Amino acid sequence: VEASIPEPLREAWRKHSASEFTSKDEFEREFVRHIETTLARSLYNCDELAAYSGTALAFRDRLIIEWNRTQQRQTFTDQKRVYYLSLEFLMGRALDNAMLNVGMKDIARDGLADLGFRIEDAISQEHDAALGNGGLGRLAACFLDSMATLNYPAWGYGLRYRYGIFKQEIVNGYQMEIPDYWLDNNPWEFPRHDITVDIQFYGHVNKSYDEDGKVVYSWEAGETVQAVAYDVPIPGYRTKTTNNLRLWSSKASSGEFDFQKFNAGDYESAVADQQTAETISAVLYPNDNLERGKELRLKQQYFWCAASLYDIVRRFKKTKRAWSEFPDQIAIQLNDTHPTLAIVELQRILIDVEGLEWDEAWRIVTGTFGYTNHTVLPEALEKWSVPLMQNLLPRHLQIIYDINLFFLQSVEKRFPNDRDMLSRVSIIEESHPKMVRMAYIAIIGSHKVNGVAELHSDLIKTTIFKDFVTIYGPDRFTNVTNGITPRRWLHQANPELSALIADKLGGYDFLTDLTLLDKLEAFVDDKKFRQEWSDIKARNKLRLAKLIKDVTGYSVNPNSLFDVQVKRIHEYKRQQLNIFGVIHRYLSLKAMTPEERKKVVPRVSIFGGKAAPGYWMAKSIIYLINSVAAVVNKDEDIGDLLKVIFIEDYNVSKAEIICPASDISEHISTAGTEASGTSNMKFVLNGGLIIGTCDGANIEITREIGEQNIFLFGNLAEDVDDLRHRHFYGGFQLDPQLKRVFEAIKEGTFGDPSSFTSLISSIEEHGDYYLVSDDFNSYIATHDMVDKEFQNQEEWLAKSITSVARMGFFSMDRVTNEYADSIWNVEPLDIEDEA
Ligand code: BZD
Repeated sequence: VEASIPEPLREAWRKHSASEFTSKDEFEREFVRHIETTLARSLYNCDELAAYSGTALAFRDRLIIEWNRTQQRQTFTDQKRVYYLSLEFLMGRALDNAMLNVGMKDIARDGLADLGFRIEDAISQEHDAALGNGGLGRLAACFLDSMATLNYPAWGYGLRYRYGIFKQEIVNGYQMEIPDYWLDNNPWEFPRHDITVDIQFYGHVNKSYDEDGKVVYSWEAGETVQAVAYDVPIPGYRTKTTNNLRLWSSKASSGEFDFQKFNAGDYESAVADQQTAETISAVLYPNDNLERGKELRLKQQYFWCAASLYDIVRRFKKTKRAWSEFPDQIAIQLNDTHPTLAIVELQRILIDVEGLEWDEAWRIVTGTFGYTNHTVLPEALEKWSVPLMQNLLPRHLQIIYDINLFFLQSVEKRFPNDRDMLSRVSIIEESHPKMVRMAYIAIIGSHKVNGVAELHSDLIKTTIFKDFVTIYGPDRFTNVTNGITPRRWLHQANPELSALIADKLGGYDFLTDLTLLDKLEAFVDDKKFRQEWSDIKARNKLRLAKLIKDVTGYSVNPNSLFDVQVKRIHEYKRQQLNIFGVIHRYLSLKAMTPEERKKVVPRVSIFGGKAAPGYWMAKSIIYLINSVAAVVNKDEDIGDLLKVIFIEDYNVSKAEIICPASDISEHISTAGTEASGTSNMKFVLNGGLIIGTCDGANIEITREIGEQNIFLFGNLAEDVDDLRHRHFYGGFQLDPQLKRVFEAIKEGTFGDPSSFTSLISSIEEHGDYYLVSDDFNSYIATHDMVDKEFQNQEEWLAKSITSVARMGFFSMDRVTNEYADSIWNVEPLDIEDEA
């Protein structure tokens, strides 16, 4: 390509090619230029929102220059690339991250100050990009940051939802959902109106024969919708690499509404067709760990998989390589089963469109895909009804049946006479209606399947996917324990702690090699260092106290022990255990004499998180928390000894304020239910201690930081089945302390008890599936230990520092390198200054 352009032409382009601002002065010039020309404003009407936009546009220009160079270089070198397919990318804000990754935040701060703005005010104008529910979506965002930082040639592919996860408001204690329209004034996306793909749905399949008498199938679709690409630049930290996140938006395939219908007077249906098309990318489904089998969700999945694969295949075909080289050039990672149709779609393209033989095509497919599982909860395992799939994607259903046939034939050969095995591992569940088990397609169509923490990866091998280990052997299954990016979750969220660490370690290299943190252990006894460490925690607590005051109106004493549980509200995560514990604490305080109360450590119990809009139990938990808060917080006997706070609309940017401010945080899922958890890592990395069950990554955190530095409690995963069984067959014994809590609720201490009936009866009467009662005693006892140990601030501080020093393992960079080596087989590619 390069050689075909004459030198004078290239010279002219090179001469005028855009360049990056590198000084404060140049930043100010770019800022003012954008305010005056891009935004058509001036000194006289530049408010904080405009200051945000001007800064964002100046940085965006920089990113785009580096993005162009990166993409050119990746195209020319033509080495293996990774595509990360995720229906969710929970990015949060981009500006602060861009400034820090590019390394120009100080320049921007000074420049903004010259022009009359505080950088924090500009940063806080940005709307979170909230295209995700929780951990799974945030993991995808951390992946993007690490892949760019480590110079992997990697793209993310997702959907450009018009509405992200809803905004949560608490009204009279109840969760209300407000649509999150986030696209106005979003400077971080580039519409690529020239990059479009027509995506088909419905219709039927024609069978015919080619000249050689071979059967060919062609899919005649009933509906076509257009996918339009929107690109988001992803800068790495301290590197020239700027990768791409491509999000697809849906639109009517003619581009506009149907003029024929319109002219014939059929206005409504002309507009309706257009709206139907746009519905596909309209809204993120707000359920985490639940699949409800809605047709629109399946449409979203296919739309995004088909557009992404078309794009990937188009890029591959430009290289003119043989099809057999596809898996040497391309790795595609499936973030959960949501993109499983990509497996079927690639097989369809290879056999129906490109004319490859089945076996050759299937070798290419399985060589290309890897699948990450994030849950063992049965209600979260994706299944689609056969009739629904037959109607929406008739050709894909045929291919799924063929994949299943060949798979079952091979199983039968190896395990003759085991009919049970065949029905257990069949992709098709023989229910009414029949269901397609997506996880099974993902396993059969990938060369590697991984879980996200050791316990979880063991569990998938011994429970839900046991038969597949028998069939494929253990090598197809592996573990890659999750991590978090230290750029956002330490450097950006906790700039003071990051600076203190940099001061001790002689620079910021720990941000790209987190294991360097271990050098901090040498300073555990350093008086001045300890003081600074604890001062920073105190200031971060003040920052959170201010946020709490702003959003709830409650004033909290920043010297209290801040006890935090922020994550999606779910019965398995057991916020109910926490709030029952809070009630227990309240009742104990009420029963104390004033003298006894003087010895109590004041505590603030802080909750945050969204409930899926249709999840009644989760919503009841939120209502209980707020009802308890309303009583406790105004109880004059109690005062500062206990405050209960629910922070509404928990999101990434609030997490950046909350994580650095916790003394202790709660990761208390029923053992065996939380695949990994990643907020546990965020809190420990910010110097908070944690209380947790032996579940998910808590176990590995304990291994790394030492069991004296974590508060573990509760039953083990291996005992859960037995306990559940006993609840039903051995009679159920409610824990006596929990009984006291239930009695207080039933007496109306926290308002009309009928609001809490289902919460209580799920434990008392319906088998206590999440073992709240079984773990209650040990939970309360462990919190008593927390109180005791918090009184010894010197010891506490030592634990905090030691834990941070030992958190290196949980860097997302370690995670990304493990995927690159053991699943993707890709190498980094350095981007030099000149492409
Ligand atoms: O994925 C979470 C798990 O629950 C966590 O244990 C784990 O740490 C993270 C990252 O691996 N899973 C989710 O967040 N899942 C969802 O949000 C989700 C969304 C849609 C459908 C199903 C699940």
